[in-house]
Amino acid sequence: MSEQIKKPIKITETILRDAHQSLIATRMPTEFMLPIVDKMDKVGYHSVECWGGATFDASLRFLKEDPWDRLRKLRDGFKNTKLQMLFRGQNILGYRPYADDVVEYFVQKSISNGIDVIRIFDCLNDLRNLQAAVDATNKYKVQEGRGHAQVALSYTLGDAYTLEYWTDMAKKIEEMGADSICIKDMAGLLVPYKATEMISAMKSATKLPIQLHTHYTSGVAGMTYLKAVEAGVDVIDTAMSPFAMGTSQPATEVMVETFKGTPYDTGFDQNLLAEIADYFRPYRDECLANGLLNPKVMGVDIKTLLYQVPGGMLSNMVSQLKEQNAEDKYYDVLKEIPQVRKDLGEPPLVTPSSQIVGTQAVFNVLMGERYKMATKETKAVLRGEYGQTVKPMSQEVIDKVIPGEERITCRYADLLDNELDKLESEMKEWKQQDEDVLSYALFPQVATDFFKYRQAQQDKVDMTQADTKNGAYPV
Ligand SMILES: [Mn+2]
Repeated sequence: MSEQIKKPIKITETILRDAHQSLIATRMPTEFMLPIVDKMDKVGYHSVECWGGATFDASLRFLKEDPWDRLRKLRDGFKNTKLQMLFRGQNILGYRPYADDVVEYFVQKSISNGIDVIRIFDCLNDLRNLQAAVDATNKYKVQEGRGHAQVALSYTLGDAYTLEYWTDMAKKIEEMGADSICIKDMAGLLVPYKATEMISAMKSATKLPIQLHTHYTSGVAGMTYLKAVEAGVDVIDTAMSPFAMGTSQPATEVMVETFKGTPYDTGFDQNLLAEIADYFRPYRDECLANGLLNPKVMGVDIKTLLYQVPGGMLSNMVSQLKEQNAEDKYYDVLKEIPQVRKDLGEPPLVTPSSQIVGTQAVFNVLMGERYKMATKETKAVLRGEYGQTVKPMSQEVIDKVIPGEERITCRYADLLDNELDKLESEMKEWKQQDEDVLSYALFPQVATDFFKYRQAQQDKVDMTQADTKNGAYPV
């Protein structure tokens, strides 16, 4: 046997971000993460993904934690491993397009607080929405000596999404000044032999390293990684087994074992991985027992190939329907999603387009009539504020939802005035650190509630002892 050239496959571990976002609505608290950081730091991961829109939102909203504080604590613990975040292009970590000054400031603060790799994507794959974040990353990379701009293409299916489309995008991303490319397959739509075609084509179109991110939802992800690695992909995203599979990623230990003894051998220590898994397993059991981990998202849902719904969106939809006592409409909404997607120009389904399409589909089903009610965000998409879609949007729906309104074709952020000063003045009474204005920018109400909570904690009000009925707070 001739000696093959070694090319160890690199691994990004997702258990601190996407895995718990996909399986338990992003509820893993910082205090639970910290005790295992030391061991995780010894594995040899290419990076650990630990931050993003949902982790930021859930920290403030549900866990009453400062997400910046989480980042600093993780940075403190991970001495040797790169930290990675997910960044929604011009939407930053939020749900609307922001002015460039906010985008740049957010990138600056993310890097200075500890992020190495910023994975930047746009929900419509409109590259104009990524340039400001890529430029900012490159700028602060020089200043801080840390930073890596990875542009992620949201993978989706449809007539417009040909191999030429993807390779053309890869070339454009290289021209933009990105450090690497990620194929971000939110719903597990990339099947194994398509991965061979796609990775081979992209590798010949660009010199940039290529990373593949997929989900186990449709059951093919492990095989897709195998074919992608054989075709030359550089990095894959996996999750430690207690929070792997289902709507999450393939298990880290399984992929490591798969490539053992081959030219792609990661060299990871399975005993160390087993110790890390032992730490997370009781928490998984706890989440199963308290209902946070719903068995519905754990199996293989082959319907995802039909509806193209990413994991995070599925768990959101389930809770939206639960709130409306309409859980029985689950499959009706799943069926409505492809129609809404088509009406809106067949965009990939990834935050925020996934939420916009998903929520509109819920409205259409619950109201019993399409677009009888349209959300603010649906209107903005139709106006062109989120960017350009690959396919044209439905004229009929445009006429029904935004009759007579002007639509835009330029990069939307070019129409926005800088907004940092205004945001700063709105929240200045709560400001305790520079980063607070960014938390406020993304989630004004949720952040304000958090600032109030934080203030009360600092004033030593014991909320459990507070006599809220009489407004008395023991200090
Ligand atoms: Mn994902």
